[in-house]
Amino acid sequence: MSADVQRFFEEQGYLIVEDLLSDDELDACQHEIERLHALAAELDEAGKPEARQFQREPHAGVAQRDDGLPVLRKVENTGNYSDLFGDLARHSRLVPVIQGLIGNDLLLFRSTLMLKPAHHGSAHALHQDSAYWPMDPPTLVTVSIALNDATPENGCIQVIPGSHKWGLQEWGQITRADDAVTSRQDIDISARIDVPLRAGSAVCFHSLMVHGSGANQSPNPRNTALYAYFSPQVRYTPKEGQPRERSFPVVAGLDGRRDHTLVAD
Ligand SMILES: O=C(O)CCC(=O)C(=O)O
Repeated sequence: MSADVQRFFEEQGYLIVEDLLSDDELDACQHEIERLHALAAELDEAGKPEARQFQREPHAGVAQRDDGLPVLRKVENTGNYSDLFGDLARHSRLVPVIQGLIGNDLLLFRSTLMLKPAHHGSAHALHQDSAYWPMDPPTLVTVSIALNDATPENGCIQVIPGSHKWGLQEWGQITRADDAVTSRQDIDISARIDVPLRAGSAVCFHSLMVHGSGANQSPNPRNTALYAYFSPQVRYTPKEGQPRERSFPVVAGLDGRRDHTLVAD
C-alpha cells in the first residue's frame, strides 16, 4: 500500500477499494444470500437458537417474501453458516489492504451481512462502531463490500470524513426508522457524504468513523458483506455480565493458528 493511500486513511478515516470482487464472485454471493434466506426459514421452523442470528427487516410491512422466505435485514456471524462468507473475510485482494492499515496479524471481530431489500430496507442512524464494541484501543477497521451497486437511493453508506479524530462518543441506541439520521443535536450533518460503490467495490473505515446509511427507497436491493478486523494489540474489554474470555478467528499471521482467545484483564 502506498504512503499516500495510508495517509488518506489516517486523515479521512476511510478508503475506497475499487473492484475487489469479480462478476462471478458477486453471482456466487447472491446465490449464497438466497441459500441463507432458506436456512433462516429452516432454523426458525425448527425453533433453533441460531435463528436469532438472522434478523428480520422490521420496516418491510410483510414478514415474508412472495416465495414464502423471510425478509431479512441482517445475518450475524456469517462464517458460522456459510463457507463462502467465511472465506470472503480472507479474500486475497482484501487481506493486504487491511494489513496495510493495521498490520500483518489480523483477527476477525465481526462478520455480518447487511441486507436492504428493495423499497423497504431500513436506515441506520449515525454512530461510531467502537461505541458499541468491547475492544480497546478503538482501532478496528471495517470493510463494507458492496454485493450490488450501492447508491444514495438504495441506502449506501454515509460517512463524516475525519470524524474518527473526534474521540469516542455516546450515540445511544441506533435508530433504524426510515428517516433516521441521528438523535444528536450537536452534529453538523451537512458534513456527511454518501459513499456510492459499484458492485464488487468496498469501503474500509476506522471504528471511530461516524457513519450510517439511509433507507432503501429504490426497487433495487442493497446487499453488503461487512467484516471488522483488529490487530493483536487490541484488548478485549467486556462489560459486566459478558463472558470474560472470547475466541476470535485468525485471518492472517499469529503463526497460522485458527483462533486466538482473549481474556479480559
Ligand atoms: O451498511 C449499513 O447500512 C450500515 C451498517 C453499519 O453502520 C453498522 O453495521 O455499523
